[in-house]
Order: sequence, then structure tokens, then C-alpha cells
Amino acid sequence: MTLKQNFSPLPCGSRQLDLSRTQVMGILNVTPDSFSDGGRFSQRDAALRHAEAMCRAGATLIDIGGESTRPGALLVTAEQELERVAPVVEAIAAELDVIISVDTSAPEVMLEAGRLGAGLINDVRSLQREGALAAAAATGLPVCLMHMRGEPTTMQQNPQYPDVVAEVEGFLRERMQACVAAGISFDKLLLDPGFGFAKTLEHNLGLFRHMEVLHDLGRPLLVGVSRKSMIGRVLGREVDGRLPGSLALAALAVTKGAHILRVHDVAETVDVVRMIAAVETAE
Ligand code: 7PM
Repeated sequence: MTLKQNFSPLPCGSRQLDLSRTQVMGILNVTPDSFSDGGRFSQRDAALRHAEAMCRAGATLIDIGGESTRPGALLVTAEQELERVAPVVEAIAAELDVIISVDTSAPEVMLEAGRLGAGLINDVRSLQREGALAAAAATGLPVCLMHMRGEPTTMQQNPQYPDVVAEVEGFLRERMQACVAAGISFDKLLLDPGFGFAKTLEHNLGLFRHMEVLHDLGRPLLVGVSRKSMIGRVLGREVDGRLPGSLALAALAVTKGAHILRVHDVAETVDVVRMIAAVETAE
């Protein structure tokens, strides 16, 4: 069973996430050292304007991150993260009709963001930090679990798996069980293969090719490959030249049944999704 499944709308706080068609999640970095945005949106108003533009371009989710998970990045404290993220969550919740996803591993940030109007917790550490399972459960929000081994600072130091697809599937299965045991219902979980996290180029490409296997886990899939180094490595492009590669992978992810695409270039990706939908709904 590796076909895309149809899921009913997922309650995300005050909004519903339609999972019958592929949704586009726009990336909003509020870190001072975000590699693609150069920290330009670190100020609240600039962040709000960027979020608004992504909504107008068709994003139904905005993923707000205050911790750079770039390979080798420094860890930030929950206080620093909250300082960056909280005002932006608050502003977007007040101004825009969009589901706010908060890209965090910190229990304090999960709780406060939930209180301020976030609709989804996106944790690249899959709630493995002390207190994260309980905090996520307390918010009542859906959670995206992502595959990674180790920490962003060290994860690219010679990652090895006998079978990367089996590794990711096994890891996600274990984290799903931990969530259910902590009182987070199975129906609130989203799953992400974690492209670029503790993986070689070969791991990333093989995992992408066989992504459909992860539908067996029974939950919607989120895919984040936008501007990532796997594209840079294959095409020999710097970050600002990775849009065509990102769109190629977006189109492939849609045909492989991905439910949510996490991207920087929302307008272009929405066109990809709409064009595929036009063909797939034709007589
Ligand atoms: C520097 C390098 C900054 C890499 C940011 C990144 C994902 C994510 C990120 C993903 C989910 C990026 C990454 N990637 N959350 N957060 N899935 N769920 O390229 O693939 O945006 S951070």
C-alpha cells in the first residue's frame, strides 16, 4: 500500500487544514542568520509583510522558525527563540487567515505559540527534547514529526544507514508511538522524511525516490526540499539558483502523494500544484 491516502480536514487551532489537495507551506525565518533570507525578516513588520505576500500567493500555512537548523548552526535558548517568534505569531494570528506552524523543539515555545494562536507544531527533533511530548500534548495541536539523527551541529558528520528508507520509516514509527503514549492522538500527526537532515546526497535522492513507502505509516506527508543543498549538489547551483530544481522536486513530490510542501517560493510552487491538479482532474 503505497498510494496517497485521502485524509479528512485536520483541525489546527481555529482553522482546518484541507488534506484532500496538496497544500503549500511558506517558510518564514525570523532568525538573524537564516541562510536564504539573510535575516531580513527578523523584524516583526517585515515578517508580517512577507507572510502576507505568501498568503496572497496561495500558502495555506506559514512556518515560523526562530532557531536556525542549518548544519553547524549554534543552539539558541528558548528565551531567544520566543523573543523572535512570539511577536510574529501574534501579529500573523491577528492579521492573516492562515494556519501558523511553529518550527521549534522547545517546550516553552510550543506552549506560548499555542497560546498566541499557532495551529501546528513543526519539530525537526520530533519531540525528543525533555518536556516536549508533554508540552505538545498540552497544546492539543497537531504535530509534524521529522526524521533526523543527532543534532544539526553534527548531523552531517558521516551519516550511515544500511537502508535509509527503512531507517526513516522505523524512526517515524517509534516517534508516532511515543506521541500516542504521551496522549497526542494518531490523527494529529504529520510525517516528514527530513531531507537534508543527517543524510548524504545519496540518502536524500534515494529517500525522495522511494518516498511513497512512507504512506504505509498512515499519516499525511510533509516534504521540505526548497533550495536545499541536495539540489545545489546535483545541479551545481548556489542557493539563489535553486528554484528550477526546487520546482522539479515539488512536482515530483506531488505525484508521489505529498500532502504539504514546505517552500520559500510560494507563488511558483502553487502554480506547479495547480497545473498538476488541472491535468489530474481532466476527463
Ligand atoms: C539552514 C539550513 C536553514 C536548512 C534552514 C534549513 C525542514 C524543516 C527546516 C524540513 C520540516 C530549511 C532548513 N527544514 N521542517 N525545517 N521539514 N518539517 O531548508 O525539511 O528550511 S530548516
